[in-house]
Amino acid sequence: MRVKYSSLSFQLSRWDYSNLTHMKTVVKRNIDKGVPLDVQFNDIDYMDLEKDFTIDPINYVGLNQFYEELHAGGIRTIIILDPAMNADNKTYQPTITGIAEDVFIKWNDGRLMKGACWPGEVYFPDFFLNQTQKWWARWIKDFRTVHLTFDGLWIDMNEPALFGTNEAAPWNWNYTGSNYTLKCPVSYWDDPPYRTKAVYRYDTADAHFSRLSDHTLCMVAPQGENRLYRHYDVHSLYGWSQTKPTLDALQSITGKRGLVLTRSTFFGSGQWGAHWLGDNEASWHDLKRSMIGMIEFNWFGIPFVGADICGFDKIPTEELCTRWMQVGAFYPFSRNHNIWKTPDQDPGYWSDNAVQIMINALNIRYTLLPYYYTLFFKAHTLGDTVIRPLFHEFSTDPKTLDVYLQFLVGSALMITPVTDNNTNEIDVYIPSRDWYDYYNGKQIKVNKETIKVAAPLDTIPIFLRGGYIIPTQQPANNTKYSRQKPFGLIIALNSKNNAHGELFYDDGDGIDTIEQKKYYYATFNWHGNLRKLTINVIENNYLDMKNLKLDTLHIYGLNKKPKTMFVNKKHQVKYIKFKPKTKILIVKKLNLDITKNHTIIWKN
Ligand code: MIG
Repeated sequence: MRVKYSSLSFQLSRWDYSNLTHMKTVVKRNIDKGVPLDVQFNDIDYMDLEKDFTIDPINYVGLNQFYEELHAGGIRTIIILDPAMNADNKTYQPTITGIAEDVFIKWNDGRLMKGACWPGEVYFPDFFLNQTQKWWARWIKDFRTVHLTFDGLWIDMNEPALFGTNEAAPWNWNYTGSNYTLKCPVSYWDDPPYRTKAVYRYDTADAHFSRLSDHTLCMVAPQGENRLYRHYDVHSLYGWSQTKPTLDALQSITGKRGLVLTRSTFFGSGQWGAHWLGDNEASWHDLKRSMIGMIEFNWFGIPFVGADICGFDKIPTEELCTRWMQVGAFYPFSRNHNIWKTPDQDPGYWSDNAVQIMINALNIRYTLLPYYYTLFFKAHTLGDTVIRPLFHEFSTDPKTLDVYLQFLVGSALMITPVTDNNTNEIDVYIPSRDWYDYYNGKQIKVNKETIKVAAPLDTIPIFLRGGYIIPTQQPANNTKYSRQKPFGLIIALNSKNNAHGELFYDDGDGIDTIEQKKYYYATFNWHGNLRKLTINVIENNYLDMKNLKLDTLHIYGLNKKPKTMFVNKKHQVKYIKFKPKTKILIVKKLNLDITKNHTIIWKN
C-alpha cells in the first residue's frame, strides 16, 4: 500500500474512553507532556448503541468539533466501522437502504441471514457485490460529510466475527450458552466430510464439538455476483473483500491517500490496508510474540503492521508498558490501544520518568521517519519487506535462525529490545562485522557472536549496520511539524570505508505521487578512499522539497577528524566535531539545498 506519511507516526487509541470529556483529557495530557502524537482513534464507544454511522448523542456530543481542533494541531483522526449492520429495518437507514439495494448476505431461499454482534441482531454486507461497494461508499461519504470529519478508517470484526451463529443466537455479549451449535443447518458446507482439527475440537466450555460456522456465518450462504460462491469458499476473504472498497471510498471523499486498518487480511490485503495483530494481552509473553507476528506479516506482503502497544487485554505494569512503548516505537504501525473497563495506558498516564522514556523512544522513531518512508516506497514498488528477521539478511548463518527477539528495520537498523521484567542487560547476537551502537557510534568489534549490552529501563539498544546511510529528519510533536525540519544523514562505514543510502520523499498523502512522478528521490554515497560524499538527486518533482535543507551528518567509523571539508569545492565546512573515544564525526549547519546535487570532499 501507499503509506501515508503521517500514518508512520505514533497513534493513540482505546476502547471505552467513556465520554468525550475523558477522551479530551487523555489527548491533552499527552500533548502537554510532549508525547509525539499524530493520530487519534475512536473505537465503537463513539457510536450510538454500537451502530455504524451514528454518534453517541450523550457521551460524544461535540466529537466533530473536537476533531476540528485536533486537525488544526496537525493530528489526524480514525474511527472504527464494523461490518455488522443492525437488523432494524424500520428506522436504521443504512439497513433500510441496504435491504432495498440487496447488499446483504442471504440464505439460498432469499431470506436475510441474521447474526449477532455488537449492535444486536445484524446482517452482513456481501462486499463481493458491486451494489454493496457502492452502498458502503455512499454511507461512508454521507457520514463524513454530514457528521464526522475522520481521516482514516479502522475495520474490525471482519472475519466476519459473530457472537453466536446466525439468526437464532441470542444477542448478549455475555452469552455463554451452548445451544448455538444447533443453529446452522447441517449441510455439506457446514459439516464437510473432511474435518480439520483446528476447527473440530471438542469445546469443553460449551460441551459440544465445534463447527466451521461457530462465531461466524453459516457456510452455506451464497455470496458474490450471481451468488455463485458459498460463504465456505470465500469466508477467509471477507476482510480482504472489505478493505479495497473501504480504501476507495475513503480516498474518493478525502481526495488524499488514506489509512485503512483491518483485522482480517488475506494475501493481497497489503495493497490496501494496514493490520494490527489483534487482541493480545499485557504480558511479557505477548510483547515477545508481537515481534514474530510483525515479521510474519511482512512476509505476507502486509508490511504496515504492529501489535497493540502495552497490550489490549489485562493491565500492564508501568515497567511493561515502558518497555513495550520502546519496542512499539519501531513497529511500522505504532499504536497504543486497550480494552474496555481497564485503566488508561496512554503514555501521558504514567509517571514523569516513564513518560520521558517513552518520548525518547518515539523521538528516535520520528528521527528515522524518512528511512521508514523510503522502505515503504520500496515495499510498495518492489515488494520488499520493511521489518526483517536476522536470517533474512544473513541467510547463510544458521545461528540467526533462532534469533527472534531482535529484528531489522530494512537492512541497516537492528532493534534489540528488552522483553523481560527487571532486566538491565541483554544478550545481543551480532551477525556480521561493522555494527555500531546507534547512540554513541561505538563500533561493536565482534563478528557472529553474542554480546552483553547494557539496557537500563531508559534504553532500548539499537544498532546501525556499516555500509549504510540512513536519512533522518529532526523530530517534532507530530509529522505536520517534523516534515518542516531539516534533514540529516547517519553514515555508518563498512570495513572498506564506504556507505550507501537513499531517500524517497513526497507530499506524504497524494494518491498518485509515484504514478505521476511527483516525488523526490536521491542517493547518497560515501567513498572513504576517495574522500568524497556525493548526494545525487534522481527525481526532483516534489516541489516543496526546495524548502527543506540537509543540515547535519553523523559519521560512524572514521579513524580521525578530517583537517578540512569542502562542499562543492567552494565552501569550507565550519562546524565539524570529532569525538575520539567513540569516533563519531558530527558535521552541522551545512544548510544544503537538498534538491541539488552536492559533493563533499575532505583532506586528512
Ligand atoms: O468484540 O471494538 O480487536 O481492537 O477494541 C471486540 C472493540 C471488538 C475487537 C478489536 C479491538 C477493539 C474491540 N473489538
